[in-house]
Amino acid sequence: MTDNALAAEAGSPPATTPGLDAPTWPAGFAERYRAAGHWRGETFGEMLRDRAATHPDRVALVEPGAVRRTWTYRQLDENADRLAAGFAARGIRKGDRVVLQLPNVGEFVEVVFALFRIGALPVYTLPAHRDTEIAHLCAATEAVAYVIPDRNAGFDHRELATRVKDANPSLREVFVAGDPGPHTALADVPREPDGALAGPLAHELAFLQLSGGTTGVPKLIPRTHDDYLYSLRGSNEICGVDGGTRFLVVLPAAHNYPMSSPGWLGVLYAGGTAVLSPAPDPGTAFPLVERERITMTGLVPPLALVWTEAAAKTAHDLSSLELVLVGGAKYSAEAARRLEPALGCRLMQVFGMAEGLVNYTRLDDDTETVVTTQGRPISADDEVRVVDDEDNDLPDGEFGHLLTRGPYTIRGYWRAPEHNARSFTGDGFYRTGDIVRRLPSGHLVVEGRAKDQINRGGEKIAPEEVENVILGHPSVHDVSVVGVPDEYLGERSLAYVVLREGAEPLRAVAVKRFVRERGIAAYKVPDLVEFVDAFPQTGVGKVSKKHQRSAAEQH
Ligand code: AMP
Ligand code: DBH
Repeated sequence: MTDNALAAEAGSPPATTPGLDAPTWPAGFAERYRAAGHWRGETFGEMLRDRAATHPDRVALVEPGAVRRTWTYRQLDENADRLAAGFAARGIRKGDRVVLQLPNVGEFVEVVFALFRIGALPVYTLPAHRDTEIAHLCAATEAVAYVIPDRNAGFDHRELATRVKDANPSLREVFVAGDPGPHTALADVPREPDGALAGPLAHELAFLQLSGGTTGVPKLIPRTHDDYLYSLRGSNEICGVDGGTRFLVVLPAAHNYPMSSPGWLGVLYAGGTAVLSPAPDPGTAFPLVERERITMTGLVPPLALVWTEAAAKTAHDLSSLELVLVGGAKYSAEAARRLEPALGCRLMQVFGMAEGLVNYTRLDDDTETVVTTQGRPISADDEVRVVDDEDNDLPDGEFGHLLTRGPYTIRGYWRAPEHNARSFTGDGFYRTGDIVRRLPSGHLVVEGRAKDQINRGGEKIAPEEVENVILGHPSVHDVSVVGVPDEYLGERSLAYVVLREGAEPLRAVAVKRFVRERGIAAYKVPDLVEFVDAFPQTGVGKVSKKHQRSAAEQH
């Protein structure tokens, strides 16, 4: 073991590996995870190559739609090679960051595997992200390229890309799936591979995932080939994913949950078929379930409610469904109880995070456990602590802060040393910010949250990020954004606004319009705006969000 590893295991922060730009697992842990067979030294590029050799003609990917497109494992593998060669010829190198913003289309998967082959890092953004998020991500990652659709959901991504490119000298090229406008057509990139790619190693980074976050700007989560592949293998085993699985990706493919729990990557790992749904509503998804004989999917709680209600009335045949996962936000036991009878399939709750730890209820759990808990960790090597405010361990059954460390949970965010000092303990446990209690079976029940974050039906909002935008309004003196309980979404967002003295009165719609026009994902625009004279204060003169939240419960 190196000196660094010894120091880390003794409690000081782990070393940063050059090129990784983030704290990583100390050598002793890495050795243990390899010895246990969790980390197998395989990369995503090799994984796809292997599956293409084993079952070349099986369908890996389906993009339904006006013209149904499919990719066999061999086609996906060959397309990834050709696209990787084209990206490399355009100067994209191992370690480079590429911001990826595509909806659920086949090109998403092709681009990801092409970048994996090079060892360039996809930076996953959601289709809903706008100038604020994209500009930040391109600048923070010094991205060399940005991949977009031409238009999606009525929005022209090419214009946003032009604005971001003009402001970011590192951004050399914008690749467009569809009509490129002033940019480069993704369709023009592929070329014959010449075998020159060195590719990444399994312990190196595969991609940067976004954290829902609690701060003004989203944090980047560095995941390695080794650790993420282990989480897929574990998820597949728990969910029963195999070559016969037909998984419907209804949530945005870039989100960690539909990507890996078990998600489209888990399904590709197992040699099954991933079907990309363009939208999550039953009107779109139910016909696909019937036509594509879907066996498995993953939903967030508000969608699960809509699906449960729609299933009672639908004429579509949903009988192929075997398992529906629900997670991303707290799913009420009452709603959970109704899902299995309505959809005629099994329910599994999943409580996960892009930082790592994923918990699932199990297929052999009794119904009470499945509807009232959020599951237990994937791995016996996931270390879970439930602690009080002073980091003292609490007995089973008591509410406390969830801390975790393990073979697929990061040891630090990417290029964020100060934030890491707060979000991780000295011995490498991630402070999830979730309040849970643990049952003797190891199952966790999520009781709430200590972190300053709003969970709007699975979409995470960092209040500070929205507050920073609203503070840009000339009439606004101060603002505080909090979550309000909501029957359907779990939470909605409410902005308390204090106007400047003498400022023209503002209307709520004007504040919302201002936020929208500043260019931020629509789900972050406050649902409610309320004008107040002052904020409640804590003893030390800080804004008391706790008081605001309890006042907001009257809404
Ligand atoms: P992120 O860190 O952005 O990937 O978001 C992960 C967070 O989502 C967790 O830390 C929880 O706060 C929340 N979350 C995910 N799944 C569940 C669930 N099943 N129940 C309650 N909260 C959840
Ligand atoms: O909310 C999440 O981030 C999430 C939920 C379920 C997640 O990342 C996951 C499963 O992997």
